[in-house]
Order: sequence, then C-alpha cells, then structure tokens
Amino acid sequence: MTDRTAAPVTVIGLGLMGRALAAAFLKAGHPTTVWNRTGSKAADLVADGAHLAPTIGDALAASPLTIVCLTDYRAVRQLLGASDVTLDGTTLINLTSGDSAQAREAARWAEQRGARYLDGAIMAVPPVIGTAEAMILHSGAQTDFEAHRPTLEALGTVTHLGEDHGLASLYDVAGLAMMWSVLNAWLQGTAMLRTAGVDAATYAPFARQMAAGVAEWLPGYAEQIDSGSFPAEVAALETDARAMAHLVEESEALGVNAELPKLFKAMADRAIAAGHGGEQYPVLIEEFARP
Ligand code: FVH
Repeated sequence: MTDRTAAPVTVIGLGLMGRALAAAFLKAGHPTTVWNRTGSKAADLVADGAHLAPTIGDALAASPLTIVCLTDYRAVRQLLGASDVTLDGTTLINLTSGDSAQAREAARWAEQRGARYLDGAIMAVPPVIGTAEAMILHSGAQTDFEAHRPTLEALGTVTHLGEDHGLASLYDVAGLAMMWSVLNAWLQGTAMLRTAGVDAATYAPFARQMAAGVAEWLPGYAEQIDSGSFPAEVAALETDARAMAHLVEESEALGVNAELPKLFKAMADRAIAAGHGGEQYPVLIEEFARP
C-alpha cells in the first residue's frame, strides 16, 4: 500500500539487489516505479504495487529520484547513455559497485547531461535491505543527499561521506579489504587447528573474540597513523615479527598453506630493515602506502 505523503522513487535494475531495494521502498509506502532489461523480473514487485515503466525514459520521468543498480558502470553508461534517454532534472543515485575513478567519471558524465548525481555503495546483502543492518554509503553533494534522505532511509542506515563522488567506492573497497583479511586470518587458524582435530565450529567463537579484541585497538592505532608517531606502547614491531616467524614455521610444519603469514612477515621485515623495528605495529602503514 503506497503512502500519498511518501516521495515517489524509481529503481532501474532488478537483479537480486535491485529487487530488494524496490521491495524496501514499496514496504515503506513509496510510490515505486521500476524498470529492468528483462521485464519478467518485475513480476513480484508489480504484484506488490510497483509500476513497471514501459521504457527507461518513462521510468526516469516517473520520479524526481532514480536509483540505479546494475552489474557494473559499463552497463550504467550503456543504458543511460542511449540517445533517447534524457537525464535532465533527474537526481540519479548509482548504487552499482565500482571503483572511485569510475564513480567520479560517472558523476561528470551524468552532470553534463543535466542530472544531479550521487554515488553510493551498498555494504549489505539483499535480505537485510530495509533493515537498520543494511549500511548504505553515499558521496556527492550533501544538499542532494539531504533532499532525499527520508526516501533513502527506507533502505537501511544511510551515511553521507563527503562531496567527493569517489568516497563511497573507496570505503566500499576498504571494507572489502577488512572483510577478506578477517576471513582469511580465520581460515588460516582453522586450517592449523584442524590438524589437531579441532573443528571450525569450536574455533569460531574464540576467533570472533580475537577479532573483536583487535578491532578495539583501531582508534588508538589510527591516532598514531594520523600523527605520524609510532611509540611502542604495547609491543615493538620486531617483537611482532618474531611471533610472525612462529606462525610461518608452525604453518609449514603442519603442512598447511603459509602464503598469508609469509606475506605479512615480509612486510614487517622490510619495515624493520628500514629502521622501524622499535616502533609499534601501525608503522607498517608506510609499507601499505607504497605501490
Ligand atoms: N547482491 C549482493 O549481495 C551485492 C551486495 C553489494 C553490492 N552489490 C552490487 O549491486 C549491483 C547489482 O548486483 P545484483 O546482485 O543485483 O546483480 P545481478 O543479480 O546480477 O543483477 C544485475 C542487474 O544489472 C542488469 N544489467 C546488466 N547489464 C545490463 C545492461 N547492459 N543493460 C541493462 N541492464 C543490465 C541486469 O539486467 P537483466 O540481466 O536482469 O536484464 C540486472 O538487473 C552490482 O554492482 C553488485 O556488485 C550487490
């Protein structure tokens, strides 16, 4: 049931994520227009009250705000760059995943065509869209974000990161680095413990506690990075490097993969060789900051 006071919104792209976005708008009472290359994917949404626009132009014209969520930026450009499509007067929010250069370029491209453009990144999976757990990041003009915040809040917890259109994509990939690092570290430990008959489910709660404990260190370590000063308040890098050597040796002795421990040991060794062995772990930012 749509709410007459709720702002109309259009969703272009009805893959797994686009359908979840449109469903959340409908659930929050927004008059919702949808369009997808494969029209049949709109069936359930139409049954729930969405309007299926016959053309992409009709979809854009139906609402002041259009959300686009396609496979990649190339698809966005291909679709919205067609000669019969006008973006004039539209506010476009592109929640398609990509990199920061693509986001900045898409902003220039859309603005040249008369659109107001925000880029975005969805840090969530489709089933949680429409709940507070769904973190959705935006970058671009703050005024455009604020103008549409009440509508966007139907999707989850929304944040404006700054005026630089590339920021949402940068946070997205930074978040991926965090996610895969934690998962890979857990898999490393799980592989080692399984050689002693400890199953993954037994190790998981301990690993979760470790990950949460380490996460607590981040604000203090961030202060060291931002100030460029790394006094060894807890441990010196050379102490950490000795522990890393144990991890490499144990992995090799157990016959499990030692690539990951060797990678971070190599980075620590380079920093020590450069004279940073007496400083604290975040001094490794120098290693991460180079190509
Ligand atoms: N699904 C997820 O969990 C992740 C969570 C984090 C963010 N991603 C990003 O969201 C974008 C869309 O992902 P998706 O899961 O919805 O992807 P698909 O189900 O594969 O749907 C793709 C849609 O894109 C349409 N499409 C592709 N190419 C074109 C084109 N050249 N012209 C028009 N539309 C195009 C496709 O249409 P169709 O195949 O149904 O006709 C789908 O609507 C993505 O950037 C994720 O990284 C989701």
